Amino acid sequence: MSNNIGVYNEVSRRDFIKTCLTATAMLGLPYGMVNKVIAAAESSNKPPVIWLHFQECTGCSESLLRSSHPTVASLILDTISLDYQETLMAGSGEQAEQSMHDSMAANKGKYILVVEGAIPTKDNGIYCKVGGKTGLDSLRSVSEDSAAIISIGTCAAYGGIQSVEPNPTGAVGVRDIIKNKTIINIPGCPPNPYTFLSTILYYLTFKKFPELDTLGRPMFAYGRKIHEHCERRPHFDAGRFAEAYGDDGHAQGHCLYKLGCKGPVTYANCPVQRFNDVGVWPVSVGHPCIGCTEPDILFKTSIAEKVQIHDPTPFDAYAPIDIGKKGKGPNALTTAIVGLAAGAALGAGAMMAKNLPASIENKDKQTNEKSKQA
Ligand code: FSX
Ligand code: SF4
Ligand code: F3S
Repeated sequence: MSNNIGVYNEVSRRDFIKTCLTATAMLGLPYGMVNKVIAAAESSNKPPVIWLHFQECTGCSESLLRSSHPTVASLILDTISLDYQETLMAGSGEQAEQSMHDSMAANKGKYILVVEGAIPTKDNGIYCKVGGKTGLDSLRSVSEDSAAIISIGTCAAYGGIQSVEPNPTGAVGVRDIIKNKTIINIPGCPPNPYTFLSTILYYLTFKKFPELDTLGRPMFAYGRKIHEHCERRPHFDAGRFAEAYGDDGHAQGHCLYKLGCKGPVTYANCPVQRFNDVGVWPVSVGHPCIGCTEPDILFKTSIAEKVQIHDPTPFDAYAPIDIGKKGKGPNALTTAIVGLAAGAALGAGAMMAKNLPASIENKDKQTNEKSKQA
């Protein structure tokens, strides 16, 4: 397989189809759509992409390229025309700069700009320069004729680690600078490569970008909280927690909430679309989620700090639970669980609530009060 940057590993037809299937499922598209996604991935109509690096660790590119099976990276590199990428390209210096300008001129209004890393703004942005230009200048000039911008990683999306107080370089995310373009944020430190691949495949299939949330993140990947699909959730609901790294609860796979897990307030699909082709994600290997997709959590809240639980139950849209009490429907039970769990008893309280349908009317009152205080 080749692209403008170089040659990458061959991918078997079987792996190619499997990867397209995974991306289709991740996008929430019906199974029947897979043929359209495959056709789009195979199309010779490859969107030109210019990929700029600013303040970051290059973990976003690395995680994308170092997957144990090269299919995802190959598919990405084969479905786009990657015209400029500082980590990957063989060329350097003026030649490389020239190829970027050639691509911009030839693809005016059509190329996608991918940004990796935060942009320093203090002192006119002198803290990050490539080719004699500040990141601020490069971002502004390359974004001008782009069709859209994808900010890959939490640094490009919100500023990431560079923007943590006292933020010596005035680092910010792309959306803080560019106001007149469609900007798709794919946060995560690093983000799951499948989220990037699926966004590109959606664009190729439907000629538009997927629905975004208020933070500019694709809903298909960031529409739900980690806590909703976590395999440790039954332990949370039953009040079984790891209290310290290496204790019995930790060894037995209990909930990591008390170690500071930010899963209850973090929107991402990590428990569902896992990492490294071996089905792992931070919580599955015993580390609390650190909220790496959230602007106000990652590096801004300590790992050990416990988050407030406001909404530990599944959505109201889930099938109602019949508690067998006249005049009191599922809302009473839901409210009771929410309220109890919001109090000090947390998951154990939720379990108690499930066992106490007869006293729900009274609990409703008390726990609503607790909810308000929490
Ligand atoms: Fe940031 Fe990406 Fe974290 Fe690193 O480049 S999102 S520091 S994993 O790599 O930008
Ligand atoms: Fe999983 Fe964390 Fe929620 Fe516990 S608090 S269930 S470990 S997401
Ligand atoms: Fe990040 Fe939490 Fe997923 S730390 S990788 S959002 S589990």
